[in-house]
Order: sequence, then structure tokens, then C-alpha cells
Amino acid sequence: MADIKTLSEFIVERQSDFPGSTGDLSALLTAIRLAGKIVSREANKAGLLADILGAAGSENVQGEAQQKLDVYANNLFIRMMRTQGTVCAVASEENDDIVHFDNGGKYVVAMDPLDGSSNIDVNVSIGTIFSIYRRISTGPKATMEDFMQPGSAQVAAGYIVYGSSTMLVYTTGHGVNGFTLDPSIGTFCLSHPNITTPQEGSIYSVNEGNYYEFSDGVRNYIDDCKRQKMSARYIGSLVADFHRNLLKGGIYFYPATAKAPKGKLRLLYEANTLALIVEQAGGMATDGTTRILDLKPTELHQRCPLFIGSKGMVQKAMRS
Ligand code: AHM
Ligand code: MG
Repeated sequence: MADIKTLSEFIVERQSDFPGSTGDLSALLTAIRLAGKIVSREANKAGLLADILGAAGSENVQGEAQQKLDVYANNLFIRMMRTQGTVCAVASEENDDIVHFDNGGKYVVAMDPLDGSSNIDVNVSIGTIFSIYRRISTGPKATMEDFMQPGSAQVAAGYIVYGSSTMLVYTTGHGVNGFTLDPSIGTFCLSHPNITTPQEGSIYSVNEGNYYEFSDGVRNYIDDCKRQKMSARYIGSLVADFHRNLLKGGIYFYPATAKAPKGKLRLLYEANTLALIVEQAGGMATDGTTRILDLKPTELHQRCPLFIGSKGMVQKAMRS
């Protein structure tokens, strides 16, 4: 029988990648792992439970507050990180402002607790995206400065995809590894060691409903994908689309549109996170002209166009 390595064993083993490590990052990843397992459990029974599908803010017959899964996931990840103690502040897609823990923790986290949430109610893959940064401010509280670091400063980045199985994929800047949740034992096991993405692929993922809103260059690139007889695959959950293309080779893009001149996706907890992962796997991520990881954020919920995936395809899209 092949050796089985659990995520917790792997995290401890990799602590030596960081000489002088205190174990704080390992503990933080452990908290994220646990929250991911709980969200996975809830996502799996979402169709059975009205409180997961109900509108946030409403009450069920017992008079309990009903929560949507994205609100549930947000509260859960924040609670886990607050309890864990090495994170002093979180920026979440679900919160307008920074959430402070006032605990002197040395990390800050940017996250989208439940990405692709429009897919929850229809039983389609969704995900969690997280980026971990070292805090750089020195006052009693974290500041905007801590979150305005370029993506290249990420200490770790990862996502959890709640799909036909639940997988956690992450990097600390030393390659990318993927772990599949074995629900029978409740443990993430290393299933995809040292993920590398193909340099070329044959899948393009874009919401073509926006075709007439894209620039001529983007339209030319899409036309070229069709001429090349590439496969169009678009789930509408960034994590799921990205994950498939990472493993199989392909490009995901969400360009600027006439309506959304900065694109739709968020720099801090969508583009940056996946950009670090894709680069660590040998791929590429740009906003059309600039490497995503070099962009200097100016706002917490900043949007940016995103072209991400196999290097050859992203380069070609940039030339179009
Ligand atoms: P969300 O964070 O509110 O879920 O929005 C992000 C999602 C991505 O997961 C997905 O790739 C994209 O929005 C889909 O947008 P569209 O429906 O415009 O194609
Ligand atoms: Mg999102």
C-alpha cells in the first residue's frame, strides 16, 4: 500500500523551509484546514438544509437566524483565525472594512470565504480563497498598509475547492501541493504533490456572454481559441475553473468590460492568491499588461482584470 501523508504531517515537515520558524504559520494553516472541513460538511448538505440556502438575516421557524453559506463561512473562518491567535486582522470579501482581532498576531489574512456563491443553490463547485501576509505596521492595530502589500509579499496562498471531492491546494513559495479530503476519516491527504501546470493547454475559460463588451484584443484572442478548436469550459466559480486549468493546462480570463472597466475579480483575495499559486506551478498571471504579483494595491476590495494559467496561453493573450 502506498504511503499516506496527511496535511498536518506535511505542514509540520515543511516548517523547516523557514529557518527559525516559530510554528505560527503552521498553526494558522491548521486553523484554515479545520474551517475548510467544516464548510465542506455544510456545503455537502446545503441542499437538505433550508438554513444554508435561506436569505441571511431572516429567521427559521424556531426563530433562529438563517444564514447563507457565504455568511456562515465568513463567520467561521474569522472565528477560527481569531481563536488561533497569530492573525491580527482579516480583510474579507464579506466585510466592508478590516476585521481587527487586537491580539498582536504577526499575520494578516485576505480571503474570499466562499467564492462562486451564486453556484451554492444549484449544487455546483464553490471555493474558499486565502492569502497570508506578514504584518508590517508596528502600532497597536493592523493598518491598511498591512493589506496594501503587493502579491509578491505573500507568505502563503491557497484555496479550498468544494467539488466532487474537497481539495485544499496551497503554496508557501516552495512549490504547490494539493490535498484531498477523505470524508470517511475527516483528513486531508496529500494527493497532488508538487503540482506543475502545463506550459500550453487547450482549454479557455471566460464568460463569453460579455464578448461584445470586451476590447478588440480580447475578442481576437477568443476568436483565435475557437479557430484552434480549443475547449470552452466555464463553471462561473473562479476556484473551480482555475483548479481544472491548473491541472490540465488552460487559461482563465476575466477582462475589463465596458460596464466594469477594472474587471470583476478582486486583487487581494482572488487575483493575488491564484497568481502566486500559478507562478509557483510554472504558469503566469497578468492584468493584461502587468504581472499581477507586482501590482500595488490601493484599496481593500480593488478589482483588476485577470488573465491566468498556462504560460504560453497567457503570453499569447497579452499579445492579442
Ligand atoms: P464572487 O466572489 O462574488 O463569487 O464573484 C466571483 C465569481 C468568480 O468565482 C467567477 O469566476 C466569476 O465571479 C463569475 O462571474 P460572471 O458570472 O460575471 O461570469
Ligand atoms: Mg469571489
